[in-house]
Amino acid sequence: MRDRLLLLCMLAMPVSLMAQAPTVAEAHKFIIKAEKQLFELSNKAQRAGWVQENFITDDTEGISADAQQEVLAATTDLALKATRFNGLKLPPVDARKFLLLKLSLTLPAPKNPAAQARLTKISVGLDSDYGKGKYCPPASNGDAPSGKCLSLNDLERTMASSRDPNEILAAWKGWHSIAPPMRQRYAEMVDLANVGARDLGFKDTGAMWRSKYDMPPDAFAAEMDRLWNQVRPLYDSLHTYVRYKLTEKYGKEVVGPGPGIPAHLLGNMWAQEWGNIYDIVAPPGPGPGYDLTALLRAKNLDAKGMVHYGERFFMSLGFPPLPNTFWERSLFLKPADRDVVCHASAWDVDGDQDLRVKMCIEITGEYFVTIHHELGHDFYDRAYSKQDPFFRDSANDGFHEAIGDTIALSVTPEYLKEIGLLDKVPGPEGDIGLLLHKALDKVAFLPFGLLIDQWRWKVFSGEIKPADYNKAWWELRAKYQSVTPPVERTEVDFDPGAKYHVASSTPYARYFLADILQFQFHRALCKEAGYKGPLHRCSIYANKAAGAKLATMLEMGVSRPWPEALEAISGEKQMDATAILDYFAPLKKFLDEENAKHAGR
Ligand code: X8Z
Ligand code: ZN
Repeated sequence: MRDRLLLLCMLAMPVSLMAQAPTVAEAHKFIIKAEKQLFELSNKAQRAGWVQENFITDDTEGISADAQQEVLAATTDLALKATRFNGLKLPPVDARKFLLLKLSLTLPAPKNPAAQARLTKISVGLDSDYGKGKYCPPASNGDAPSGKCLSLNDLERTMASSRDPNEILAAWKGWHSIAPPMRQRYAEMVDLANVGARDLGFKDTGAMWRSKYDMPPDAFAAEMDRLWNQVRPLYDSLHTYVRYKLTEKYGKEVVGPGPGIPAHLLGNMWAQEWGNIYDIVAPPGPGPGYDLTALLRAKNLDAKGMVHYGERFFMSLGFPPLPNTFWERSLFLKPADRDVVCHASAWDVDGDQDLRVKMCIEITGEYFVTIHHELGHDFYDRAYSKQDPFFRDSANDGFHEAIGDTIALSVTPEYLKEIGLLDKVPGPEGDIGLLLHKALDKVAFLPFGLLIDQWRWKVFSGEIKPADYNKAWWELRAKYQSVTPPVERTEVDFDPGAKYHVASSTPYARYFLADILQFQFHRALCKEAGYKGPLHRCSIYANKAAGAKLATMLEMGVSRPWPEALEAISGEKQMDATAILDYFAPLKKFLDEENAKHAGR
């Protein structure tokens, strides 16, 4: 009845006051204006975020949260207003920009300012708490604190190098003790973000995250499963082998009788990459013939020197050098006198040329790889900077994470010889060692890359309730990684929060995709370079044809659906794990033979 009255009123109104049907031209004007506004606001938030993560104080947290709230409020408002244009047939460029606008937030929020302020306060606060996290062990003679507190870098060094199970366990427990205070705020944040996601038309925040891949969210989840099933036998072979070797080293009392591996024994705080325990699992024989950490130290390299190696690799492909401001504004070393978020990150503060990294570099092979990873982000950022602001992003987030890692796959013995870090290229007799070392990082990572968002997707959907956060976490750790908690855990603990990306709400499926994609990119670029030998010996260093191919894809940004970007670099339209399987094929054979020898023991 009311509706009919309304209609009558409208008929009586002058045309100029009636809600007009939206036009394509209006939609264009709307999205161009939105693009400009959000670009400016997000640059402001980037700058505030940089200061907050580099100088963690209550004030910088407040400034960053305010700037983020402005982005959140404007984006929410624009995304809701944009629904007015739903159903219009727009030119493809504008249609894609509308889609990207709707998907652009990682943590959406309800429309009201108080809820938005609360959400940004929590999310910035959790990020800062992670950055400030320290473990202050009790003095050896009692329970009183010893006065010396350990940072994550300190504790990670112990995890990587100690072979004393008690010492490793203390470091593991110490770091995980930073997370319980995050638990309640985390649950509150999940609820707030879910309201925002539903307002935008998504089932929940997890469904929104899964909608960012140019396919329906359920299809994306199925795609992740498909890729995981492709690589799972390789992971199983590696896990079985490593478990056997760890039992040889530490004994059954430490490793335990079950099929899992206690999470503290794998050389990494989160058991996500296992390269640091290469010495424990190394096969007999010559091995890789070198140790990258030792080579870097023998050259007396400092942090900047290592970054220069990475920059020169990109330059050898035809990319211009990094701007001077990169060297002036980046953070390369952990400051002694203030709290920073040491978790490595790359920044593009003005969405154009103000590229930076923020890292607490140590002179190790592991950091050498991370440097290439971060530079990959910066070179990608610059390559797409000619695109319209909405398109200044990677084809999908897995692409962003894969570029620097692709380059790092070209850090072969041949490359190290060419740049003067290694005297003599070892022969193929050391290849199993070389491959095993790589697999400990790249193959071991796969289930970890998958499970973080399996946990978060279920948290966002409500399938995992706050009362089961930790239990569900360890169930997924067991299911995918076959890794077990080193000591009993309860719901007082909040072990997911001890991982940076959970505390900072950075989606994680991207790293799983990147682990698959980097091998696909590597295989394609090696082909472009005309390389014929085994993939693990291919380096595209100084190959301009490969560089041009890579640049073509990078420059596209997110202007087209990701399968087109993948096609531009590889000729393939599907993500495909056969490249990582090809790469490790000789190792798989070795692992299966070794495992057969020990079967049933
Ligand atoms: O977070 C990172 C990068 C920054 S985007 C250092 N990575 C993941 C992690 O550390 O958990 C790279 C590999 C996986
Ligand atoms: Zn990254």
